[in-house]
Amino acid sequence: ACGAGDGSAGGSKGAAGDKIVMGFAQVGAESGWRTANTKSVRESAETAGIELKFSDAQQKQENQIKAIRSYIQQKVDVIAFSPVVETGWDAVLLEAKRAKIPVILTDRAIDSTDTSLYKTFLGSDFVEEGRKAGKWLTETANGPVNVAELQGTTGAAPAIDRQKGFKEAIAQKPDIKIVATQSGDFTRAGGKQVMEALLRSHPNINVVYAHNDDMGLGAIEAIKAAGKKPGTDIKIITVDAVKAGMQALADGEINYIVECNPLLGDQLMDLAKKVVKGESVPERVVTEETTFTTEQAKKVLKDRKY
Ligand code: GZL
Repeated sequence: ACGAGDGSAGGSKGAAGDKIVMGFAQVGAESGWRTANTKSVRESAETAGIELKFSDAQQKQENQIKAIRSYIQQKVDVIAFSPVVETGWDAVLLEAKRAKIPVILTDRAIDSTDTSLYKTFLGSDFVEEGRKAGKWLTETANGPVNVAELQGTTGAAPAIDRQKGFKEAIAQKPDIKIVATQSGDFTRAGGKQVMEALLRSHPNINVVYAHNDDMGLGAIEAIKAAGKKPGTDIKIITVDAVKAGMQALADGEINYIVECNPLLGDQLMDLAKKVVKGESVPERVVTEETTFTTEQAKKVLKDRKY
């Protein structure tokens, strides 16, 4: 998948100074993370002098496929997208390949075994994010713990992998059990609805593991409405570290956040320039990110860019 090995001519665009045109098919605007990611892509395209065609799929795969098809029709120089779910991309990516338009995956991955369908995948290691969340719980739990898991979008790489990593990590302590798991679709409203239902069906929940801050913030609303103290009666672990999540962490309503860096714009534009010129790029670029406790959140909150 590296370089122009698939026979696509290395473009003269960018080198000769004429503008590279990128078609970007975004997932939607479902979370604070997504908003920050979109802002990063738009700003970085501007800075890189790349003309950006942008679409918001409202979290629907058919809309992303339509957008990719329209970019192929418009003969853009490069296509980048964050696949809302892992499956169902081979056909449209084959059309892009036949049209000799290179594709870059950003943020989320696809399950295709044909890695000639895209040049590189730039994004986080979601399994590692899940491991970090689980590791913190094994290190802080005393005795039996019942976990309610708020999953991200069904079939999305971050939802699948954050669950996988978390389960791997908590397997070290058999008395930490996931007693309920359900998708809140990465939205605040989804997290609230699922948490309201789980609180009724599982009165013995000690910990919530939410695949993103937004669902964790929704869960906080449900926990408060049930007369319980989030962060105290029920501990909360989330992933992302967007501003609203970090504020709740600083306030002690969330107990631990695993960062998922949305600022992929600059790296994406660098990769796009190389790919359009036919230069080889790494098949996988993993983003840098860390974790935060309440104390750490208090220190960095004012400096957070998103
Ligand atoms: C992760 C990204 C996820 C975020 C959510 O890279 O795909 O989607 O964790 C967002 O907030 O909705």
